[in-house]
Amino acid sequence: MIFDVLTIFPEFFRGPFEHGVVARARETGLLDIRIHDLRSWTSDRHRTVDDRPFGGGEGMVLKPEPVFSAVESIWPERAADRKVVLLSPQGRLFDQAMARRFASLGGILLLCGRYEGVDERVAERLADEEVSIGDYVLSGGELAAAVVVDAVARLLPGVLGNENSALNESFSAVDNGEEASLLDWPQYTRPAEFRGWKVPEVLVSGHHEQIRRWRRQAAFEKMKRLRPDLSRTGLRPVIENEKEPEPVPSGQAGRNSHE
Ligand code: 9D3
Repeated sequence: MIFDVLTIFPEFFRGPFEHGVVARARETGLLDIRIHDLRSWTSDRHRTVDDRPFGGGEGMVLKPEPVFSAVESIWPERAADRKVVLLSPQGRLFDQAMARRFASLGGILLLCGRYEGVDERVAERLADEEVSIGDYVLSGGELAAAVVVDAVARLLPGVLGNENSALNESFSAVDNGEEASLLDWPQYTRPAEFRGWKVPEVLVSGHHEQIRRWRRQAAFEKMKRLRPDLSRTGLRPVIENEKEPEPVPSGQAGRNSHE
């Protein structure tokens, strides 16, 4: 998969794409990230990318010409499996379902806004989608672009150690594919007692069925407490009919295996 990123701060991305999963995905050739400096598509002496808003008001707006020129030269033609995505505070909220959909594409061109916004003709006539990463105000689209690349990269087949790892965690696809659910349970590691705080007895008991029940219940309680907005997602602490995980070949985690 190819990510093209259009930005006025190309140097911003030296850090986030050179570590961890994203760096490894690039090294193995599963992911290609190309950073483009928007100012390369200006022709005036000052390499102007912004201007004052029509109708008045504070701040500056990204001009359409350099953005259109850049996109049309980076992608001379459009393909069905490639999307131009404008990152903006007004966009549709990025979530795990969107990350999965993006991971199924061949390429994404991310447009990072700055200043007080981007000329609306970019959103209306150039971008296929307008995406926000959350309801808070950032100073630009660069951090949002890094978030999108990270969330998508780890879903690409072969990027994580095994093909199931990305599905096998808290924001995982439910069977009907409609929603993501929060299933992560509280984790503990050694020591079994730290500053007098003990790890729940059941986890050191070795009773695997009881451990499964405890984890499911604890995950549900924590979700209700911290994410009441997610309690509608179909997650239930159903423990009576819970099936044993399928036996899997060694070295491959099964859907419910977190050992
Ligand atoms: C909502 C504030 N806008 C009112 C005039 C101005 C404005 C502030 C900050 C316009 C753009 C920005 C820069 N933010 C992004 O480009 C951005 C963003 C965000 O701020 N929050 C969540 N997701 C995103 S994606 C891109």
